[in-house]
Amino acid sequence: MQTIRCFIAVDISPEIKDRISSLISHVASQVPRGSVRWVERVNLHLTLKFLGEIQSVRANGIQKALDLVLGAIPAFDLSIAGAGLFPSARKPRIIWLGILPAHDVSLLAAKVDNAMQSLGFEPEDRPFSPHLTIGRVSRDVSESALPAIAEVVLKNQPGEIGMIRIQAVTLYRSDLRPQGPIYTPLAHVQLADGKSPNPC
Ligand code: 3AM
Repeated sequence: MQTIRCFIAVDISPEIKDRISSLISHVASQVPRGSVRWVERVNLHLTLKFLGEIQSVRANGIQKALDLVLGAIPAFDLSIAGAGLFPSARKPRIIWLGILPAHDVSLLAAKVDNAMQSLGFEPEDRPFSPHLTIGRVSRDVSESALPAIAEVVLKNQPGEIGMIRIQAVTLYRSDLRPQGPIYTPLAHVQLADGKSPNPC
């Protein structure tokens, strides 16, 4: 039986992707080359739930379960602003942009998590923390070099990058390759008054 690695995410409009890409280029030029794996423009997204390896035949059922819950949630706006680091600025691994307000998108993530629980996926054991990953610090960066990377990120902290209208979520397939992941949309599920999702 074929298995595929999947996650559920919100897409970002082309205009916002352009702005984020400019920010990434600006920040990347100030940290040592190769110290961070920056997210490619085409791969920018806001993850709601990571599903892991699933049997590919389950994708249809996942789409149906999402359809059932998301059809009752009205579309809403989010602002992308600020930057931060997980797990901390002292030992950064993930570089992210902030998502505001947290409430609506957290509710959306909770609905998605519930829908996936009904299909037998494990519920999240940590509260949803809305963020948009823009870079991952390479494993081979020494611990002593980590705070300097965090300093560059925080020094270049953006104000509001822009608003995105959340009208749909996307089920993605993720193929991990040495050159970087390839994300392929498998299904788009509309929110209550959602229109067609933004083209990438
Ligand atoms: O966009 P972010 O970074 O929030 O970190 C991965 C990314 O989320 C996450 O799934 C998204 C698409 O790859 N991810 C990858 N492996 C994971 C794992 N084992 C994971 N999340 C939880 N557990």
